[in-house]
Amino acid sequence: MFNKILIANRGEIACRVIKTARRMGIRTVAVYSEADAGARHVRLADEAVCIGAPPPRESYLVVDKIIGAALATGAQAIHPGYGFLSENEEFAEACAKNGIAFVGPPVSAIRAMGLKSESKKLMETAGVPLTPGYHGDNQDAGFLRQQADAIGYPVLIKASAGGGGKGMRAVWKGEDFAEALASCQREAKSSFGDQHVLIEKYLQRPRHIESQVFGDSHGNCVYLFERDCSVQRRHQKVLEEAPAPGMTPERRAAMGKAAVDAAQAVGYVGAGTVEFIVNQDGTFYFMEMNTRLQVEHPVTEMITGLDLVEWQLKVAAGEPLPLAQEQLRIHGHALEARIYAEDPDKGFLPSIGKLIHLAPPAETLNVRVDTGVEQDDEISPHYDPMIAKLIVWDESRERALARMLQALADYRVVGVSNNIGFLSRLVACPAFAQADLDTGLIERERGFLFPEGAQPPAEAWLVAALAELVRDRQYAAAEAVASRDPHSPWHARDGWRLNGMTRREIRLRLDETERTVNAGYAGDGFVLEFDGQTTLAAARFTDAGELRVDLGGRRINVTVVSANEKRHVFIDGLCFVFAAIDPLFHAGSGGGAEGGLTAPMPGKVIALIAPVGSKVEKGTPLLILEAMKMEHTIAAPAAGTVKAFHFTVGEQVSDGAELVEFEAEKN
Ligand code: MV4
Repeated sequence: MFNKILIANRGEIACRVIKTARRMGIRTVAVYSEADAGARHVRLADEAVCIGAPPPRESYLVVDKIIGAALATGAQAIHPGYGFLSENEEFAEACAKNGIAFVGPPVSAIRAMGLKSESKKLMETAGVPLTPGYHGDNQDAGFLRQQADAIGYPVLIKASAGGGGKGMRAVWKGEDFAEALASCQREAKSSFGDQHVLIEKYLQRPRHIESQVFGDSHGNCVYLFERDCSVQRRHQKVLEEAPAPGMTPERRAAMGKAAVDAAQAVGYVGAGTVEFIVNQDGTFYFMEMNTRLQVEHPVTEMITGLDLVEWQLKVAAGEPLPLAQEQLRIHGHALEARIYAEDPDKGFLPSIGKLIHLAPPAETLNVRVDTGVEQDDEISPHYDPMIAKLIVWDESRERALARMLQALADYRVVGVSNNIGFLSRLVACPAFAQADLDTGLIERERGFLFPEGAQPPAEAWLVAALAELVRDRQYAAAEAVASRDPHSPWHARDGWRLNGMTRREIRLRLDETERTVNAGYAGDGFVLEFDGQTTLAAARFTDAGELRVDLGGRRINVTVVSANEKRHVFIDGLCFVFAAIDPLFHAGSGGGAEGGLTAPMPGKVIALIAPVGSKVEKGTPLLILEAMKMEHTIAAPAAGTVKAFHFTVGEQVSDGAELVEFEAEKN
């Protein structure tokens, strides 16, 4: 077994490989680009080598730099992860040339599986079922038309050198074939430099089911059952699960045998995946073989209890497979959700930025989080904006679904847009919950997944307001402790005033909707008026930083994360991002963020909150003014420093009086 390995990757897969290596007592070397100097995989590894500038073509894709790092550190093997160089023949050859073990298949297998038409011929020879069609070399238009007629419409014309859905044309009737063929050939020529096409029966509502195979260098090869990866968006997997719903033992064995036959046809060694396209009736056909560890391998690990990276390292070190086929079992059901920093409401555009708040669900025997980031890390524009893979396991699919919904509800991300809400709706949508799966599910369930104008529950507004009130009370309490007169009644946040109880207006905006929660004080609690309803409410922060709220007798734990003027309210498994608006928020007489902040109306200073000299973020409460029988927070107009207050607590101020000397940070 190796003493030291280098991981030629980044993010969650690098962290994941390091975790297994560490458990096996193998030392690890990370490689990183300048943008990843502080990344989690660098922190976890025993050693780390900078291999260049952030763009992958200057770092993670540079064979010589990675080989150089391995030689310099004495790494005996390189694990490529997935993506990057994981299926690159030149890289695998460079490892061999330098006496470094490549944790993957032989170069010949990578080459054999690289070209779609070549791989199909190999599969045909191995007896692996192929989609009914023509995969030959005769590219005469008339001949191909005859083939299409013989297959029966609809047919699919596919570029042999294509992949990932590129260069495919569906043809529904014979008279459209010639034009579609010409168009597909032109696109194949321009996109792939090879206009060779194949013709297949067009499978409508197909599923994507893949079989995990493992071969060793002693001629052993097993299948570790299957994964259903039908839930995809633009050929990117979104949700994966194992085993595939509705798979019968007979069909599982047949698919597994076909996958093992495919692997043995190319002398496969290591972890491999044979992808099948599957009809709704369960008939399956070879699609392609991937010669790397897949992103979704954890669902297979969860139902078999195996560590596939451990198997990879053992096999790469020349050891035999740890188990034989008859020793392998499926137990329970696992699901994986890919959590991304992307905005589903903006066409899933990547969302770049700092992870201001990142709280994954607690990991247990049922919940696993494979991630490459921690709080305060940045989601970089240079790489895949994955935050984590969230994997759950339970005794049944139904219970695994429930686990996933709960785990997604407990996954809190603030600082970048993310797809967690979308994933929750996807898991909850009837088609997925009932395992009515096919590759068009997301498109078909669009209405459910992208609800137009869904109104947030009133409780979300109430919780956002409660958080403001509780936080003000905390500021006031802190300010009382810090003041020369901690017992002064002015520090109290109980609404008492000489001329009767005061009220507090809390204005909030959600998307384009602005609304007000009117708050009165009731002892330790509050009386909240919103939407024509009056609710007795109370709240306190728990030690865990959650907010324990009582809304008219309903007690729930919620999380409210403040980031500048934004309030991220996590309630009942959903997240609502409010903006706290203060009617008296006033950018000062100068109109800019510079200089003082003036009183926009006559009133009384009832609390100085931010300590003099403190650096604050935009939107941080600085002082509270009582005006028109209501309390109003004067907030920082920008990030900056509180230089001085011009009034003390209890003093009357006139309209336009300068309240605070504030120095905004230079941009
Ligand atoms: C097909 C098909 C229907 N009929 N072949 C898409 C890319 C490559 N994986 C093969 N693909 C398909 N081939 C026939 N004869 C539908 C697809 C397909 C698909 C397949 C698997 C996973 C997701 C997909 C999304 C769209 C189309």
